Amino acid sequence: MTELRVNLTNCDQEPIHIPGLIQPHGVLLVLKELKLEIIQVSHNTSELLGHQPQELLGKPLSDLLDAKQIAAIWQCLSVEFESINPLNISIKGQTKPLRFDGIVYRWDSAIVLELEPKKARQKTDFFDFYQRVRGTITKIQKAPTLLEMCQIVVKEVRRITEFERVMVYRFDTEGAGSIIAEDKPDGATPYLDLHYPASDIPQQARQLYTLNWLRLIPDVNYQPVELIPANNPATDRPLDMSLSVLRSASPIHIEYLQNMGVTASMSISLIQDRKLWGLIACHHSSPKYVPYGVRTACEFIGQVMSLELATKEANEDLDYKVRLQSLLTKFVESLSQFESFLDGIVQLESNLLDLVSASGAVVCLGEGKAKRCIHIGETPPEAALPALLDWLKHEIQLNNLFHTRSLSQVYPPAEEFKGIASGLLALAISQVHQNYILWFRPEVMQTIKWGGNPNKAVEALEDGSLQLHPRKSFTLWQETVNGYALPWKTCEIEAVAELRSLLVGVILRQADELAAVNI
Ligand code: BLA
Repeated sequence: MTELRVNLTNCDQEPIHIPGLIQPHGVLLVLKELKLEIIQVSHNTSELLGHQPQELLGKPLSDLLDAKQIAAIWQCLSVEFESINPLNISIKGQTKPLRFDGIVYRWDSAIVLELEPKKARQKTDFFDFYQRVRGTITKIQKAPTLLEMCQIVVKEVRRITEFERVMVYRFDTEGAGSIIAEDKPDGATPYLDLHYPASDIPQQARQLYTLNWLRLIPDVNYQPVELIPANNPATDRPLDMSLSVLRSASPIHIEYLQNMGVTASMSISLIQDRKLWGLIACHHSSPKYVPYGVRTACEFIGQVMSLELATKEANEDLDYKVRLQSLLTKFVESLSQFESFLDGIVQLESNLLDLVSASGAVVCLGEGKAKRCIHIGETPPEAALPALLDWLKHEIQLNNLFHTRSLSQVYPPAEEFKGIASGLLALAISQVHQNYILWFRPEVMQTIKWGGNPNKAVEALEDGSLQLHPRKSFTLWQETVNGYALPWKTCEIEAVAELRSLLVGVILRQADELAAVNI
């Protein structure tokens, strides 16, 4: 266990993958290759397996499991483990067999086996699973829009799991997020449309949620269980628990849930292009264990929804995209009628702005004395441009494009003109000749409904020191977003990338014609 004191500046660095602790509703065994010798165990083996940790350490797993189960574990390790986990495990030598759901995987130079006691009436056959999800999958696929799909999913997950509240949480491009669908008991405070800052689900937590489809905390008031010995003997470092289903949760997050009045929580990952797109977040006000069969059904729903995201998102902006495409074609057609590119731009100024719904643009061509810049609409002062362009040169190097919805966050001098230019979308037509088009969007004093004060996750203690504290209240209040413009849509960014290839064609042709006249 590390002793890092978490505060707002190091929130992203809390090593949540190596807590050295598990939640007490299962046991964790770390095994050495070949003989499956038990080299590290959680401290609760006597409660759940009937053996003290010290009795188990150094023993082969075959002391606990019969040959058939050991063979099943090897088979699970030799193929894609997701296709076989969870295994049915029973511990030998007990008067009454102890039955578990077991998951096994290789990680951190060892083999990890995690066991959760089976609940009495639990049946997890394929037919049961199929019955549970069949209708849901069809509904998801038929949903005409992204939001309707999310609405169906929260209803279905609530029905299947019996969680009190189920929500879809969607990340924006800056890592903050909002609740876009919710199913909850009548009369409960709605979280729908509330926005939450990026720090509520820090980067490293998001990373773990892309590795695992499901995160379950059945009772936030649990007593964490230590691993013995503290380090993984295979590495002599704390066990990397990135894949562990029993991993103990960050104390900060536990406090956060407690402050929300949540006792059990479960999140299902929504992943698009290997990135975390959002989470299906489930809450319960009393402890709630979710059996493996139900979890598998939820995981499957999350996976199907993830696959559908791309199609549904594409439909979302369809009308707008069609309009953008026609604007783009008309713009380039008109531009090619002009002898010089810059003359054309001056004439077609409003079209240039419409292309990406910008309120201002600057077009710069040439270098040194030959440099010409045209300002259209609302733009930063001319004097501020050379420094901005110099800074941009490095930012834009990789793919000829740069975009931000808060320029002052990445380029502090922009603070001065954030009112008219918080959003910047920049295109390098040619980097060699420093030919750029810059589009600007004003700061939207957009009033967003934040689920708390995004700037006040830290609370002052009596001694004056600051300690990170999740917000005590989730009551709705409003926060004006300073220095942010409306985000650039993916289809707008794509249109600009397309514009580049079309413009290169026009410019080359104009240059050729000019050369021909001069011959
Ligand atoms: C994890 N934070 C999470 C998770 C959610 C949220 C859904 C996933 C784990 C789970 O399902 O319980 C956030 N939950 C929300 C939000 C809503 C919700 C926004 O229901 C809105 C309705 N949390 C903080 C701060 C820190 C923090 C300031 O508020 C950082 C210091 C950390 N959140 C944090 C960590 C995790 C987390 C470390 C990972 C927990 C884990 O998996 O161990």
